Amino acid sequence: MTNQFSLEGKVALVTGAVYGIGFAIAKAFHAAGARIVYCANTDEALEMGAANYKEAGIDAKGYFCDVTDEPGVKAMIADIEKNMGGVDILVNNAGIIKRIPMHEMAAEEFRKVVDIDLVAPFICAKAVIPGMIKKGHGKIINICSMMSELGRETVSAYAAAKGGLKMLTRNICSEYGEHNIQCNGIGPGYIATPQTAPLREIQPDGSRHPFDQFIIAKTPAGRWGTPEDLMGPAVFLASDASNFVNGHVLYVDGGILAYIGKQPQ
Ligand code: NAP
Ligand code: GCO
Repeated sequence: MTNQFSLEGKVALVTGAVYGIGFAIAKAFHAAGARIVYCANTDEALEMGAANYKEAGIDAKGYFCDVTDEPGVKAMIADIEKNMGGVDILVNNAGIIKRIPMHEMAAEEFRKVVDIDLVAPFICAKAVIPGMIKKGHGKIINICSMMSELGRETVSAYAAAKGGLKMLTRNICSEYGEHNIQCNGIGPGYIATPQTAPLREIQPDGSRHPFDQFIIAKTPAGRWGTPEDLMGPAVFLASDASNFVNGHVLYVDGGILAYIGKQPQ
């Protein structure tokens, strides 16, 4: 049974996995036996990644690559094919959010979010699929969001992109399932990372941020998630244990999507 979850001999590319959710997923893949490749789009981030992996005792290969740059992504994938035998597992993790009321948001800002959160997963998946077809197997995991299902104030671009990413997931499954490629999503709930730090800022009077209190009340688990909460689900979707799971989004949200919310006292 344990062997079904092994990633021994597999090469896993996790985009933007310098810290946060991507780094936790990469650590889990390493523990399951995979060789790790990550990418970052600034020198500082690449250096931070090198330091973080070294500290974790992981011999990971880092590439300088902006995931929205198609020639750059293609060159990275070609290099991985040449030197490591190609990508068996791709995790489209790199992402950004802009919290701006929609009527104040410039179309350029909207496009930027869609470019990184939706177009880039298309570019990265497109680049690895031919190699996966040749190998006769492949796993693509798209990091979706609560916003693949729900809306809220100020995140129109992010919700549009993550909703689109859910459908891209289903479409990759539909188009390449016959090649033994499984494409699934993980929909993290509210996870404590730098991306959500502004929503957890302690207030000048020492109280918790109102959004922080709101999320605790909205989550049956009664807490924020941690990047480590995503490790098991990611290994499952990257391993043979999920070979007949395709086009699915696995929400790892402490129960948020199942819950109507706490009644006012
Ligand atoms: P994060 O802490 O902001 O990390 C995202 C990573 O992506 C960063 O390392 C970032 O690099 C990198 N990145 C951004 N643009 C890039 C580009 N063009 N090319 C290459 N790398 C790029 O985010 P996180 O919270 O760990 O989130 C990871 C993923 O999970 C994202 O897709 C996010 O939307 C999703 N997610 C997060 C939560 C949550 O509650 N935190 C919940 C659901 C989904 P820099 O730091 O250099 O910008
Ligand atoms: C927000 C949040 C998110 C989360 C996450 C939820 O402002 O509502 O940042 O959208 O990061 O994606 O799953």
